[in-house]
This record gives sequence, structure tokens and C-alpha cells, in this order.
Amino acid sequence: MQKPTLRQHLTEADVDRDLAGLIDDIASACRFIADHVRHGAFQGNLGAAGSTNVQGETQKQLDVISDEEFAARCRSNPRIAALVSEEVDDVNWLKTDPQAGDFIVYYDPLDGSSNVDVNLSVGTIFSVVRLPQDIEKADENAVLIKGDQQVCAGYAVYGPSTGFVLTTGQGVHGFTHHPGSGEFLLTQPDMTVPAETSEYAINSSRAEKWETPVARYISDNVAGKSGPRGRSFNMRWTASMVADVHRILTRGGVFLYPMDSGNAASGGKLRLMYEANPMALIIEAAGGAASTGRGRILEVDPTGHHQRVPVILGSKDEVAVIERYHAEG
Ligand code: AHM
Ligand code: MG
Repeated sequence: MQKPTLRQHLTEADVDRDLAGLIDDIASACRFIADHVRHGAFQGNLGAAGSTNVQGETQKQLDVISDEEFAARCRSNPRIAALVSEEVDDVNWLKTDPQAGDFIVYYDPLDGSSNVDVNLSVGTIFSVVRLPQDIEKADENAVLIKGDQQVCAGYAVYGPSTGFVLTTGQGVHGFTHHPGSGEFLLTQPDMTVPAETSEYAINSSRAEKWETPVARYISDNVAGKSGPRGRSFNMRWTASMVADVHRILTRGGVFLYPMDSGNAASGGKLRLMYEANPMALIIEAAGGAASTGRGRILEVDPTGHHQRVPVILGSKDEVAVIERYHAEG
């Protein structure tokens, strides 16, 4: 039987029409970004753009192209009040007189872009909230809305196939781009994260900078059967959050990008509004957990639209173990 398309799925799931239209625009942006990524080598678009973004990171040409593509696909949507991109310093207000209920879309157009040159998976992450009733002014503070207010979050992963994973709060559903029809087809309905795992993901080259709880957790895992955890662990790190999260949604695991002495001054490495919050919503909707180590990511009060936070997410019981290490200090 033919698998449902993304549009059919949104209709069947009774997703609000404006939100369904917005998801459709975002999916269309991801199709175009996938195409840019695939043709990067032919179009001379691999490599650095010669610029830095607001976070002081060197931009890849494809970071810039993906950001422009995403904004171009969303710009004509009459319900989007503002776009907040990893690659753009200021909030991009599309409406001068936004109304309560209009959407704010936060996005990382090409996450893990350092992997593009070496032909590994990269992705696009997005998060959607609605402007609240009490919006006073369309300024930077108006977009500082807590993660638990997200109405939708998702990501596209550009790997061996292009995947599109989505939650509107009720379950997590995975689609695969079908090159013949150009449609995203529902291939992984109701994705869930198993509660237990023996697989973790962390950039261990930062070990000398870790805080005690993280250092203890990893060394206890590495000790294997004879150590305090009493079992062997496997480790995977792709340096593309989308790919690591996609693996966790597929077979379980836990992902850590903790605060350490190298990133503490910025609050962590990953960005709250367009990396941590959307992935936290997805992982929780799939039955997993998402924490800073000291509390739920979705309850962090945002103080800036490019704010960074520690991120620990994945299998629920394992996240609880890591929180326990943090509580013990
Ligand atoms: P980016 O948005 O600039 O690509 O940075 C985020 C990426 C994540 O995808 C990934 O988990 C992490 O940075 C990798 O960091 P590191 O290079 O320290 O391993
Ligand atoms: Mg990113």
C-alpha cells in the first residue's frame, strides 16, 4: 500500500490548517536545501564563505545558502511573524504588526555543517511557537518564549536519504523523501526512544574540560562490566546533532553536549531556541527525556535568542542516571 504523504498525514492528524501550511513551507525549504547540499561540489559551494556568524563561527557557503533558502520559502507565509536563524544576528520580523497566534519560527538551517566537506550527514532543525495574547511590542524580547510552548518541532536529515522528522506534540513521525514523486512519505510512524540504553554520544576530546559529574559518568561507563554500571557501553559521535538524535530515535541512546570549562562562559555549546528546545520536544514526545543535567530543557527561561545551554537527551532512564550524577556533584 502507498505510504501517506506528509500532507495527507497532516490532514489525517487534524493539524490546524495554518500550522499544516507552515510545515509544508518548511518541508519545501528542506527539499531545496537537500538539493543544494547534494550539488555542493558541482556548484563550488563546499568550503568556507569567508564570513563569521553572530556566534563568531566561520560560516560555510552552504550555511549562508541554506539560511537564504529557508527564509525565502517562509517569507510569503502570511502567518509567520518572525524568523530567528542561527546564521542571522537579529530577529527577522516579517510583519510590522504581528497578531497573537502568529508564528515565530526558530531554525538552524544547516546543523553540523563542518561535516559537509567530508560527505557526512547534516541537517536542518526548526521550532515553532505562537505569539501569546499579551504581546506588547514586536521586539527581541517577544521571541523569548519557553520551549514548553512550542506547537511543533522537527528536523530534516541529509544523509543516505533525506529524512524529515516531526512532532506537533502528539507522537513523533518520520518521513523519507521519495525522489521519484518529490514527496515526503511516512516511513517511521510513532517513533519511540527505549527507556534504557547502553550507548552514549559525547565529544570525548573535551574530557580534560568536563565537570566532575560528566567525567564520573563517562569513566563509570568506560569501566564496563567490572565498573559501577556493571555492563559494557558503546559510544558514537557524529558531530552532527541531527544525525546523533536520529540514531537515538531509531535505536535509543543518550547524547551529551555538557557545559565544560571551555564553553561555560557562553553557557554551553548548543543553542537553546533552535537546537536544544526542538530536539527536547521531539525526544520527550517520543518518550525520552531532555535535561541540562540540572533541570528540564523545555523549562529553561530564555534570556537571549542565541542563548546556549548544556544538552543531555535521549533514553529516559539514562538521562535520569546522568541527572543523578549531577545532583551528587
Ligand atoms: P553548528 O550548528 O555550528 O553546526 O554546531 C552544532 C554542532 C552539532 O550538530 C554537534 O552536536 C556539535 O556542534 C559538534 O560539536 P563538536 O565539533 O565540538 O564535536
Ligand atoms: Mg547547529
